[in-house]
Amino acid sequence: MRRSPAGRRTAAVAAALVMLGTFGGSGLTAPAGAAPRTDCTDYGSLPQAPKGSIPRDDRIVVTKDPLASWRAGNRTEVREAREARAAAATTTVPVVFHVIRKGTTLAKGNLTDDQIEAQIDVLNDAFAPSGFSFDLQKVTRTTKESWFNLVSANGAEPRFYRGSGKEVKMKKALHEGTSRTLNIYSASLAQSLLGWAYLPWDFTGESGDPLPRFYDGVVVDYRSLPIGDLAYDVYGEGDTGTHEVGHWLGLFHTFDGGCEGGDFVDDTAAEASPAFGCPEGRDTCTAPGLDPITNFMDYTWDSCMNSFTPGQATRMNESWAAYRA
Ligand SMILES: [Ca+2]
Ligand SMILES: [Ca+2]
Ligand SMILES: [Zn+2]
Repeated sequence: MRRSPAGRRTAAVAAALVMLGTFGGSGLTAPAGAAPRTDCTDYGSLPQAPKGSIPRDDRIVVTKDPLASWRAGNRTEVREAREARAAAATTTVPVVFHVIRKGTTLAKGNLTDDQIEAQIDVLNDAFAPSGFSFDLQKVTRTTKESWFNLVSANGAEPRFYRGSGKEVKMKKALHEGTSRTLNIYSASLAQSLLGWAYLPWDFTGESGDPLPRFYDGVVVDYRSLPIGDLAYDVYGEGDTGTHEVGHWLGLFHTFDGGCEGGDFVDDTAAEASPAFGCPEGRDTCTAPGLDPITNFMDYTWDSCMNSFTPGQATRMNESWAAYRA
């Protein structure tokens, strides 16, 4: 799907769906003990995810990079962002973590402070080489079963989560801070997907009508955190958080745009479609380089993904300077 201009409010939300949310496509394998399920995502022309997968989030289809126009008009800021990167400066991101639970046990979504800190540690390890650190400032806990079950059973279709009535009510009530504040929400995403995020320019009007700021942040399934036995088996190391925060800092998927290379990052090899599992040696485009299956912005297992590239680090720092600082 292509981005389309939209009217206001519900139309703006619909636009966000069209722009960001086009396909699920990633790969969460079913949690330990759970029967594999075939997800019901519309993959469009993409190959189906392997049986037993759960989408990480949704595919993003863009034809024009909002950051490119910012770069053209802000050469000083571009230079400063690159110099800061070269000097290994670190940007500290304040985090507010919202636990949505249906009771006080872990099985009901009630993450402990230690488990939330463990997720923050995962983010700090993943983003340190790119010049970001994360400072947990506050945890909120909300007991509300209808929000805990944030995505309906057919949730792999973006309209069931991105811009849904539940998301709007939850975030209107809980979102805190400014464009600099990372709001993370944990809930049950019904094994339909692992998480979703908003991009930095969703609030500026550069890609459709601007969304209200309360939408900003990332949502993750609580079982994607490193929580021991209840964690998803191949998606239980906290890298859903890493992947979604990558979007929040302006990264697209490594496979967005397919072999035409639509992630707007030069040092990630082009990839025709999401990679699932950990398919070493996968090479879906004739362009140089093997598919970037170890990149946090692909859809592989948590144990497979381990890095951002320098080009992605630059892009995240520029996105911060342009849209969040
Ligand atoms: Ca690329
Ligand atoms: Ca290649
Ligand atoms: Zn994603």
